[in-house]
Amino acid sequence: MNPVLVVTLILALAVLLIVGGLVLSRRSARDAGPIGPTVEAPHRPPEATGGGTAVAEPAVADPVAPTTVEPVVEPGVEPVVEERPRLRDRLGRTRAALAGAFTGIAGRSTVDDETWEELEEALILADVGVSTATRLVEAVRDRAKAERVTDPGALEGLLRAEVAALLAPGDRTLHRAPVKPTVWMFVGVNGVGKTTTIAKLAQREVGDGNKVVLAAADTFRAAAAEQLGTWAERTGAWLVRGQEGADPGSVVFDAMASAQTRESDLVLVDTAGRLHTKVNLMEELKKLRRIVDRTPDALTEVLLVIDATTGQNGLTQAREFAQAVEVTGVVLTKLDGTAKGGIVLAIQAELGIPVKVVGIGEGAADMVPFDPEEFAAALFGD
Ligand SMILES: Nc1nc2c(ncn2[C@@H]2O[C@H](COP(=O)(O)OP(=O)(O)OP(=O)(O)O)[C@@H](O)[C@H]2O)c(=O)[nH]1
Ligand SMILES: [Mg+2]
Repeated sequence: MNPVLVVTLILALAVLLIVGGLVLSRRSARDAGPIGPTVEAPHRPPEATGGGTAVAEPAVADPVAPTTVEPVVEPGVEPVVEERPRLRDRLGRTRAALAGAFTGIAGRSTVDDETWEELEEALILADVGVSTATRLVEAVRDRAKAERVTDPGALEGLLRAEVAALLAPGDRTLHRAPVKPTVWMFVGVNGVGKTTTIAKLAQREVGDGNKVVLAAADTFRAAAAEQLGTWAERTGAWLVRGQEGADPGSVVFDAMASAQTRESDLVLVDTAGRLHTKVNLMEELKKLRRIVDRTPDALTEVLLVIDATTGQNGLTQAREFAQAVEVTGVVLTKLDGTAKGGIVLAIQAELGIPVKVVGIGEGAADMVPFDPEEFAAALFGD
């Protein structure tokens, strides 16, 4: 073969190899994705987990930097401003249940014993509970007698006033600590809406300019930390989490340390759902509380989350949780999907624990502070 041809062929092959190599190396670099942020595990002294068990080491994804989510808006199109949901609109089912009863009562010619029985029945059906229903009907009866009311149509107004009076007392404020950070802890049975409520409050607090840390102390359920992480991203809060099965106490400890270092305003502690009858799980809650209490005065709220659709069952749960961890208030969720809204009255009358926040939907904005007047008005017709 011609030696010049051989040299040319070798050179061409070499050029092909070099170019091919360059293309391949660039592609593999691109497929590897951008280099992620360095994840720093906060220092945790051993006493935080009571001696440090094998599962206690938290693979802490803290800090996950808060993500600012910019709304994507077409040029010239006004951004959609989410309106504050109206309690009245969402309480439709409970109101309809009561209104049905009042239609029957208003259709009567006079106020007699049957009227009172019908009224009591309607209240019990709305999950007001027997003793609270009796108490309310007696109050309305006394008032009707004193004011010489004989028109059944006037009873709804009287009941509304009594409901407002029953709900009036109670401290509805979500309290803040004198120095940063404030800690609010969320407890309750499975699936009641703890994590969603935390997301709702995080959105509100971040919107108000506060630095918020979400502590994923539910290390029991596989997807719990991911769920909270998604909310952290959406709301712009920070997330402190541990590995699945890790000691929830270590997560709380790390969250406190992280909040102190960064001078965060608020730590929201998400705990695993648990049955109030499981003694060891209730003990675990007490332990979490003790870890937060190492920072004096930081814990200002222990909020028991109750699903309104469970009705009277919620009362039994509340009693047990209140005994274990000194509950400071109730978050009543899912009032949008139930005719059992009367449970608010039972919680207030039978337990004396103030309902502080109400959940009325699955979205981050679907929450309202509990206002007794507004609630009483929303329960009845115009
Ligand atoms: N309609 C309605 N759904 C709600 C409300 N709050 C929560 N939910 C839904 O209830 C379901 C359970 O909510 P979570 O926040 O995961 O409940 P959780 O108490 O954290 O549950 P566990 O962690 O498993 O104990 C989800 O599908 C939520 O979207 C509410 O106010 N209204
Ligand atoms: Mg949860």
